[in-house]
Amino acid sequence: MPRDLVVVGAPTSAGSYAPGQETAARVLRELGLIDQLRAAGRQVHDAGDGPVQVWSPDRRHPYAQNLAAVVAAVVAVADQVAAALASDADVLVLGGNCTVALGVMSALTAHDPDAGLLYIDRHFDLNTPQSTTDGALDWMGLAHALDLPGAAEPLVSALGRRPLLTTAQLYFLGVEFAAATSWERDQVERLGLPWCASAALAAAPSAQAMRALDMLPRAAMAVHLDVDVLDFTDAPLAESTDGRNSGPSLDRLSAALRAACRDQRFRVLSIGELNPTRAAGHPDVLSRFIGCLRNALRPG
Ligand SMILES: [Mn+2]
Repeated sequence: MPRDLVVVGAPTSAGSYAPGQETAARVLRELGLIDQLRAAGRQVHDAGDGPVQVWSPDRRHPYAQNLAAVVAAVVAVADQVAAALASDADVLVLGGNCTVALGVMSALTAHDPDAGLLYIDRHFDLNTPQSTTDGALDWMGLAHALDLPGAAEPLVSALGRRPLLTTAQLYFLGVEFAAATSWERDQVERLGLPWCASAALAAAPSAQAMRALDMLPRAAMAVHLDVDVLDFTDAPLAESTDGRNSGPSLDRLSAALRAACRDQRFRVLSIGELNPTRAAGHPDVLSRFIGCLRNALRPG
């Protein structure tokens, strides 16, 4: 029997560059996500949403904008995921920003200290409030998970243990190295972080997913998907519009996601940076994305 599946919403764009991602959970539900997951053969419980947070400029904290709101959203995700894991369910978290992965790993490492994270994203998300000037925490999450120098103390200290993750618990899938800041490149080299390039993921999605899974611990596992890993000209879903004519199509990503979510270690899938307005001229892509989640989370 497959585990039950708990769906958790994190309707927040507090860590973003602009509003949008706070609507993703609502829009996916309205388009029938829960029924689709049930039709795939899962017992689904919708646990509802954490706090609704709409981005606005934070002039008092220009380099770590809306930090207190981001911390509150991460803690809410952690509490909801912990409750689901305690009931032996798997979890689908609908972000929101990529910082939701911090809440997921806070709960999952409390459940299994050696838990791994497969991070599917065009970016390393290793920035800190000191390494960039844009002040958006949504590409700073893993710097906080690893407790890198310059990370914002209130976020690091909200995550439970410190650091939340070691380098052996993390694998980056689908990175566009040219999009990394020089600080991020230095951290990847210094820490020996394992990663697979966007082009390699697009060329051989299943093989690269299997290679990534081989690198992760023999322990519980979460998968985080930033939809900016996709080719935006195939699947315009992400806050970031940078991934044009690069990265996997939705169909090709679907194969990688399926491989990861059917792994015996899998417990949590989180979705980040989905801005439904990106699909306004091409609404079918949202239904295709729901089909991708259904395929990833179907039993067997
Ligand atoms: Mn990203």
